[in-house]
Amino acid sequence: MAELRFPDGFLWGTATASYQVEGAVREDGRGESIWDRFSHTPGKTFEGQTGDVACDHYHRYPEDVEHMARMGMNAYRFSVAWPRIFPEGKGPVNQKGLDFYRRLVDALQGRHIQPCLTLYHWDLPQALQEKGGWDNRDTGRYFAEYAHTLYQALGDRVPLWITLNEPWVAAILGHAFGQHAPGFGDFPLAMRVVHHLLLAHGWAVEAFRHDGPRRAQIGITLNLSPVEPATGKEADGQAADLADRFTNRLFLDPIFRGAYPELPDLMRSALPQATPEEMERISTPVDFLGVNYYTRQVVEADPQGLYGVGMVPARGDLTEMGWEVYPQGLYDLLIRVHREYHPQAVYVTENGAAFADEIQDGEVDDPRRIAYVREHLSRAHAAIGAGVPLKGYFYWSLMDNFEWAFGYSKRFGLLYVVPGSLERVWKRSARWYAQVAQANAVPLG
Ligand code: GBH
Repeated sequence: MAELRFPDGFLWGTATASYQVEGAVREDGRGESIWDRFSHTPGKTFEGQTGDVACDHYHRYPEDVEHMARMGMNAYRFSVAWPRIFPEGKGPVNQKGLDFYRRLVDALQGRHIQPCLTLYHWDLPQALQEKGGWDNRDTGRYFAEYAHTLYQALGDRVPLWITLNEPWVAAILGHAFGQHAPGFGDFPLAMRVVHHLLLAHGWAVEAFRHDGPRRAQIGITLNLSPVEPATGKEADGQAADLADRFTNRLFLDPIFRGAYPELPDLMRSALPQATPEEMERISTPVDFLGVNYYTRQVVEADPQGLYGVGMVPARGDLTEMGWEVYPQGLYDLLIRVHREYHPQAVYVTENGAAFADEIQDGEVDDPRRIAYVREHLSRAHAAIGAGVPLKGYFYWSLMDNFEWAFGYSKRFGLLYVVPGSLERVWKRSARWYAQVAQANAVPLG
């Protein structure tokens, strides 16, 4: 049978995030996070659901690591809950919180699964939110101290480090659109948060270079998606260009070029005045770029839209999130970041889909997820062939989990999580992905 072989040493993994899977939110001294506060606020999440229990990964991690090992995974991307390490955001370290991640890393190493650790996947300590959260530059300083603590504790055993997950989502959905914690609807605030997140990233990379682990690598994960104009009309092309600058380039340009892209005056003026030193810190070289890719965006000129940009509703093959299945977008994106930003290495740190999975006689048949992953891997393979230094792929997610504002209503997992018992059941896609990892190749047909 024909197959697409991947380079030797390619990382095959799955990804999760602390608040989405851990539960145990009051255990071993963990402090409150902005997502605890937000999800417990009436009306913010689907049916008022919270991450209080989530997948109970905090207790079931040995079993979860076993599943990964049986799937033949050689990598796992997880995030650390900052309020487990510093319940108040800063100050004394909570050893019991650190110990959990030590145990997790031990379990992974015992099964030859490389840990990829994300320092911030949106669960800011609530105590820091009380001091202004990401609107406060000091939050970035505390972030670098928190990062430093983890470099010291786990630096010799974690080969891959990610500072921030999707700072665009944290800034914009959290502070301008109010769909995520902390739930503000203030556009200028969101732009200040953009800058402070970038500074936090830069300071954490600086700390890594200064006295962090020597053999490990550090990068950042961005949510990126190609933005395409609805038609060949010039106005639509301009709308697409603006949307691209506001989404993709808002982070890519400062990190890889040391300068913000050109933005409309109102957006630009909301960004804090940055000194050359700040921009230099933000663009401290990273070892790799993490790309989270789910779908493309199609836009058109629309005088009613924000800055004259209208989003064209997705059409065609849609997932349960309403996102178009568009594998070619992954190829286009990888080629583009490689040609325009030249990262030393690239990882797909998230790619995946929610479908309306059902369990029947203990089986979950999810052919659409298999097709989704197969097609995206085929485009990733083509990108490698075209010269992109793609080193690994992490499916989002290992298991069904707390999908933020959508609660548990969207299932992205390879493992089906049974409501109530929280038992993990392999979907057909898990068996398929296990074969891919074990063969280091994607079977065609
Ligand atoms: C990721 O976010 C998260 O990292 C992960 O925690 C989450 O579970 C997973 O994906 C699945 O959602 O219409 O303005 O919102 C992906 C977030 C969603 C960001 C789609 C961009 C489109 C722009 N992306 N969104 S908007």
